[in-house]
Amino acid sequence: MKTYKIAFLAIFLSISFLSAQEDLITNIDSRKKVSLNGTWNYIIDPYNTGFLDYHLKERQEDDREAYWQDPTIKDKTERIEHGYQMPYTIQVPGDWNSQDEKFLYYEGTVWYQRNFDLDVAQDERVYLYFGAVNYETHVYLNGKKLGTHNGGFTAFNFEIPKDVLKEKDNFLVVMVNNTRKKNEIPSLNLDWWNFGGITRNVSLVIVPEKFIQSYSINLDQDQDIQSSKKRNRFKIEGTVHLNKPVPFSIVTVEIPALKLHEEYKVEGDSCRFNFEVKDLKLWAPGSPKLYQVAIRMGEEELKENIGFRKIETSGKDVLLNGEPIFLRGVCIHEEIPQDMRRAYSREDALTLLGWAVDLNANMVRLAHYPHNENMVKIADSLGLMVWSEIPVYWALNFESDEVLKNAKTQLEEMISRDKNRASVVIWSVGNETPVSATRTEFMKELIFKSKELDDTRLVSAALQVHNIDGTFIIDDPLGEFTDIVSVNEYLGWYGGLPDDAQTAKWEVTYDKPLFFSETGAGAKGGFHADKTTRWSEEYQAWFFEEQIKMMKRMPDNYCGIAPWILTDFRSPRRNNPEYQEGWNRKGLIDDKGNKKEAFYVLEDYYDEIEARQD
Ligand code: GCB
Repeated sequence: MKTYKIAFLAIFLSISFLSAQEDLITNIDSRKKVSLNGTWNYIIDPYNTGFLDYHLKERQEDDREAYWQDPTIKDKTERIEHGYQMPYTIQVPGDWNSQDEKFLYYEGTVWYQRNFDLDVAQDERVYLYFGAVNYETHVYLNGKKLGTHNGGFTAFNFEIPKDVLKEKDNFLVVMVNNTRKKNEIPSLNLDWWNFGGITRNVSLVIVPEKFIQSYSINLDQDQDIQSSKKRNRFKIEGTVHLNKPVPFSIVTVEIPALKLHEEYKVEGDSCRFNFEVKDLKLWAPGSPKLYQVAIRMGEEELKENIGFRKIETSGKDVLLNGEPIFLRGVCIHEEIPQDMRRAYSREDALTLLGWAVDLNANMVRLAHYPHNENMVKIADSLGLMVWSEIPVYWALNFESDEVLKNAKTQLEEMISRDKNRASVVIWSVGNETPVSATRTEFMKELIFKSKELDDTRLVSAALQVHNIDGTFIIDDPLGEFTDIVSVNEYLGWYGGLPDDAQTAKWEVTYDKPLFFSETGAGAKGGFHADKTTRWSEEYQAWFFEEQIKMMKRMPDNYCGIAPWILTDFRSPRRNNPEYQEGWNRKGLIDDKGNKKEAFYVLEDYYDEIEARQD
């Protein structure tokens, strides 16, 4: 009987998720909005008492015991067993784990609550926008459910129906559950901390009745960029999507610095445009030119700084604006190690990407999930190319259609938010997923989906590599479908010693650019010994010296490298009590923000490559 009830609940929940998603509103920064960041109240609810009744059925909307209900008692006879008040407060945005010791290892449900007032005009619509919440989210306003969302690292929004919104004292409740589950993405096993909570900004976004939901504008990738440069004529194209069809409307596209002002007629709920400009400075590391672009419809005006560039592969090369470019990368987790917390702010992005610039990187791999929007915006302005990925990581349930659907939704949400970021040059659809026919089909679908949603970028994934008698073989069948063949490799850390790299051979089945999406070794910051001593800074530096020598022997399709990883990061898989204590120590920078010796080894390598390319 019990089994039956749980199965019923699972079916019910998955049906309710299916109807939950609404199209993402993009360029939030340029819209009329009210921030809901700040202090919220919370209840920790490990048994899901606020959500399920004692027979494990989802509570009725008007159930007074549901935690989305305002607990203020109506009369003194009333029994209420929940409440939102001091001292149970928490900061938004922010993971819960770093805010109070009792949350450090917590995986389960936490209810967030706050009130707000809002005065809007009759002809305005109001959306509730979340930058990201990890992982499962149910949102309620004034006792009514607005929607649900699954996925910990992408933005989503729900429209607030007019009859639910009040001018004063709106009672907003967000249920967040970060339990890892077999059929979710990521799944049960991760090498990072499962930070829970409302980890990014929350805002009320106020838009006109008919409004621009999203738009894209980019350099037309089909043009021969060398001849565009010669002719000093560059083709730009784009689309604008409205929230609903309109009978007669004009969209204006303006780039004042290029003296461009064009008007286009909307057909139904969208319009496509293309035009030519001259004297365009292309976006590139070293010259990350951004133009202010304004998109207008009626009274509504959206402005944003946007760069224009072309990314492509040609045989064994990656070409940026028609010229071969070597990717001097570094992997980054969205974490500030000194505070043991998720990064979310502009300042955090400046800290992390500032370190990448110190390393003389021209590229960052944002591992292993889409990072907050500040990261890609700052990357745009600093001139760092970005690899952005969805958390299709290690073993997922590749058999499940629901899991595939979820992966596609996360991919779509990632692309919707960042499609106007020139810095983003690679979408990655997964990391080290175990080879099987089913998995390859699954991943292939994601690659096709990514191309269908956005054909202005490259697609990759960290593929599987295997070693036979000292030869690394890259023949993962997924390599046939990615634009770049990428692998993670740890010779001298997970097998052998660093100098084994001297005799290692590489065989790559695919005639495509080859990228090392990870390589690294652990070292505890400040621990010094001779170079053969594990965990010493010297060992890690030696590891990279040998790796660099090996890289220099790579065939000419070697197009770049992203060492693992910029900073030490938290991981419950790392339990060596002397050197790890819950930290993955492969950072080039330690948990106090100090650069380890290996940082300088890589910096020298990147300086050398840069000097060679100039
Ligand atoms: C990998 C994974 C990464 C791990 C890293 C490690 O291959 O992609 O998530 O953290 O190795 O440190 O073992």
